[in-house]
Amino acid sequence: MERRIIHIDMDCFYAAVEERERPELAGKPLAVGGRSRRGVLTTCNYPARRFGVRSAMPTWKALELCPDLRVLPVRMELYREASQKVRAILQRYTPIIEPLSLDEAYLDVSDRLRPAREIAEEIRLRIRQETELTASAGVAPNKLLAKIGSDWQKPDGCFEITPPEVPGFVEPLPVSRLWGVGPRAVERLQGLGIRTCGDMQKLSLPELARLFGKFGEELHGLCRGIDNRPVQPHRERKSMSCEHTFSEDLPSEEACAEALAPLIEELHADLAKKAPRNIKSLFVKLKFNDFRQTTAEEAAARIDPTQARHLIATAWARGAGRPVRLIGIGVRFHPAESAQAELPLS
Ligand code: TTP
Ligand code: MG
Repeated sequence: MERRIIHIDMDCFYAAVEERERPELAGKPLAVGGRSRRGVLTTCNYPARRFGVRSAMPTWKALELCPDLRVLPVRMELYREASQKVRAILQRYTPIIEPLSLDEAYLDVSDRLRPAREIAEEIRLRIRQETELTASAGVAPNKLLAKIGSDWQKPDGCFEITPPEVPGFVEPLPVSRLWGVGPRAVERLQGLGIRTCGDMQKLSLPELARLFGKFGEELHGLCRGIDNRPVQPHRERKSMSCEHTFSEDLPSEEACAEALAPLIEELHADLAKKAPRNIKSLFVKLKFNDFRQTTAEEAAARIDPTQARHLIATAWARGAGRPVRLIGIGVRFHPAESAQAELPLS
């Protein structure tokens, strides 16, 4: 059956919430993030983007590009509250909702009578009326294209790709738009003269499999606009993690170990907000200054700082002295059912 998928993505979400709370700042360049010398922006509004300011940019650099930029501290409770209001609106239209983050979700409206585009426009209207925030929507036969669609006419846009439009839409599309194709894959493909999905379509399935292994098979479909992934409403969280990118690289294992403490606290705080789950393993991730990354992981039932420190040492050793630009720490969970299965039988 032909599916009809909507992807909803809030516009400059955290910044939009802050702007709503401070009407005197409306229309002025505004960002949310760290304000210290080593701070990094989480996001910024569209007036700020006109100056070249972007999310994940060091705050000092953003201020260089846009000296009038107002940088406000992150207030997660506010964004969570706004996110819940939006979620409640989405639920009026279908129970098949897959949230990706606070500001993004897929909806499967295949079984609804009304045209998907009409539903998407109504959702956008309700969000605007009930939260004073704007959302962009993508409407398409699958998740891949719906997500690309929501980005197509941002901010405050709605873009539909109908099934007959799919081949013409994907052909000129840069391969970087495809799910799973990161900067390294793009570089590799560029070396082969492949820039667009149309270029990629000329590679056979075995050729793609040779280049990318199992993911090559997926790419064969994706570059034709084919994506059969279902919208998964009750996807269980398999892991939880916190990470931080440093505006100046950390030069030593000791510096990494020091940077770990606040991240552990943050992870504890995040875990405390969710329903309790049984932890299966602990991992740390390091991204080095050449953008290579590594993850060290061990079985664990809780977050033990000594064990985390040990994992840092393991991961650091793999970098052969490369400075570190990002540290992450996280836990993986046992599947929720097995919490019961693991109770003693006697
Ligand atoms: P995005 O949807 O990527 O960005 P956005 O909503 O700010 O802007 P756009 O209009 O382009 O959709 O992310 C949603 C929120 O998630 C964003 O407001 C802040 C947060 N965020 C982070 O915490 N870290 C990040 O690296 C990014 C990109 C976003
Ligand atoms: Mg967004």
